[in-house]
Amino acid sequence: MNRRDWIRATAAAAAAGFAPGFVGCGVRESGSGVDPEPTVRFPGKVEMRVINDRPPCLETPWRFYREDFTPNHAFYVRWHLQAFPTSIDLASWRLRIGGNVERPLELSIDDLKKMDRTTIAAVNQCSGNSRSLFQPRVTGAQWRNGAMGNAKWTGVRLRDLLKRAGLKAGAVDVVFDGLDEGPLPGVPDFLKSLKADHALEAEPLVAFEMNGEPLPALNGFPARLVVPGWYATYWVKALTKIEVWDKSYDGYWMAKAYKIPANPRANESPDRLDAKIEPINRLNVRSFFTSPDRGSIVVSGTPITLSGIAFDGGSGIKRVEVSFDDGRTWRETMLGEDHGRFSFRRWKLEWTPTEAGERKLLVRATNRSDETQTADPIWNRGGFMRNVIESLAVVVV
Ligand SMILES: Nc1nc2c(c(=O)[nH]1)N[C@H]1C(S)=C(S)[C@@H](COP(=O)(O)O)O[C@H]1N2
Ligand SMILES: [Mo]
Repeated sequence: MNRRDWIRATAAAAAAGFAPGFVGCGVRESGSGVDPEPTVRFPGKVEMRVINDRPPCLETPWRFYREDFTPNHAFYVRWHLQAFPTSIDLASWRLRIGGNVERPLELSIDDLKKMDRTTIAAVNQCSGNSRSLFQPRVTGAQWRNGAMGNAKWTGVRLRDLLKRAGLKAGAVDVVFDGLDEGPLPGVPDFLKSLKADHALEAEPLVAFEMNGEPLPALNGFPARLVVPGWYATYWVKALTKIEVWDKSYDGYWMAKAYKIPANPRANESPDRLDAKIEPINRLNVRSFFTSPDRGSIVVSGTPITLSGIAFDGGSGIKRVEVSFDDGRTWRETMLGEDHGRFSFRRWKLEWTPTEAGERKLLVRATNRSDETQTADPIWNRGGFMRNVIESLAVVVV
């Protein structure tokens, strides 16, 4: 079925609770009171900061990170291609599994839901989260820190699907395709691949629920790939095809886009780009303040609770520390409930401010592989993997 037939077929069918177009937009003062920022409200979403509107790139408002799980209606959104799906006919939707397999499969959503399911908490973070803070600036969606979210994903293990189809010997890559397509010849379709070994690990899922509800249309209804610990570029939305390859897959979005310098920090110099690059992969370790708000006024002698989140690519968070003296000394915080090694981990610290004036607090996390954050930001041409030590300015009165 070509694109036009698909649109006609879906137009006649019951839509998945999603109408194209946004229902409201506006301009809101940013938290810092400096730049007014454009916001938009898409169906099923709260008012969100809009990075691009065609296709939609929407940032999660910061207050939602005070919850361990980012609500579906505030979960950030990123699509690359103009022709992103705006309605889905569930009755005709199929997940096709083919290529280098014994038994090609064509599964309906009911077929998927009849299989063994599992739930995993995992952070979905865009590779380019925080890109707008790179110095010098790099091109690409100018995200601040809101291109991330944590959810409980429910679905079928990718390896169970691949076993059901029966991988033939010599499988190298597994390639994933969603319903979206490039608007123009020359804009390559958004396909991503995982190494076969990775696809057969326990974690990757074909998820049909997020936080106990069907996936929102903008986050990949009716099913998406979830690759715990890996950047969200691999989490193909509105998944419709899985193809097993007996050689390396080298499509545009793997071979050209989403490449990082092949060194431990993915760091390079703007004056001398690294020759050795590799596909982006695991999340590095990050931590943030979520409370109090930036610029808050706090009262000397009165204890307040500082809190925030930390996460990494699956080692799990070992320790989160806060510094009140620009990194000379650090105080260990108390970690919140452990929802699993791929999840946000909340931290808390009670603090009684004493000296009046503007104070800058720092936060850093360390994971169970002893990887931590540094005060010197990395730079790379793609604007990927920012994980510098974050700060929070408050005024003590
Ligand atoms: N089909 C499809 N899946 C996709 C994309 C896309 O453009 N098309 N973008 C990827 C990228 S780069 C990101 S950051 C995540 C964003 O997931 P979200 O929109 O659910 O937050 O989706 C990924 N999956
Ligand atoms: Mo992304």
